[in-house]
Amino acid sequence: MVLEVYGNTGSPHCRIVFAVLKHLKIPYEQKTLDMRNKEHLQADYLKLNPFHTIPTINDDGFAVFESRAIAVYLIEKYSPDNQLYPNDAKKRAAINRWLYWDVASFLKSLQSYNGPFLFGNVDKPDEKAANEILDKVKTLDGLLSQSKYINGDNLTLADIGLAITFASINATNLDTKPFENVNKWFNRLENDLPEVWSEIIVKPNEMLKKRWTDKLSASK
Ligand SMILES: N[C@@H](CCC(=O)N[C@@H](CS)C(=O)NCC(=O)O)C(=O)O
Repeated sequence: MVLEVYGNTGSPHCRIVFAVLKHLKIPYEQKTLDMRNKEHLQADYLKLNPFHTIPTINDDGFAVFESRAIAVYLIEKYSPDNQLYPNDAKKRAAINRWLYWDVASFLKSLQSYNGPFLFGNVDKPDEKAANEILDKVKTLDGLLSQSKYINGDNLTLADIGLAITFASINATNLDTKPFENVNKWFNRLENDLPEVWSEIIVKPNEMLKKRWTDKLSASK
């Protein structure tokens, strides 16, 4: 049975999964759930993922949910010697810390920034949340002044996850241009990931960018 992948690139959590699938050319069948019609709450899907989130994979009866766990599984199973996730405990720990930090902190801060302004009743973006994100980007900028990639000289899964979140930050009103090292790193990744860059990392943010532009002009 071909690998089934529930999700779409409109969801920021799903993007790392599609990036790995496409970058490593792993065959899969994409399953799209109509969440407005609550397809993700149906019994068959809850058997795969009791928390009804996307992404989820079904690999011949073996289900995995949580985006970063899926991304790691795909590399370990389908491309075990790949340097995106080298087979070495310390190197993996160094990558995992970024994968966990990304979901639990970096992307979380972005969601806390987007949510109230874009979907709530507030009429201006939260300055404290903005500074929190920019502080995190600043820290990344300092680290990336010392190395080509976040963990040294080689591209790893950690860079892909962080770049996906950074691309979404650039769709908001936040100005990340002053962070030269982060921008150099981000541009380098465009060359490293030609098969996923536009479709998975950049284009899916167009909707977010439009929401920000529309909301900012409506709140003037
Ligand atoms: N920590 C999870 C978060 C996944 C998540 O929140 N997905 C959202 C879409 S971006 C979702 O499926 N929401 C529907 C729901 O919670 O029922 C992951 O990284 O996979």
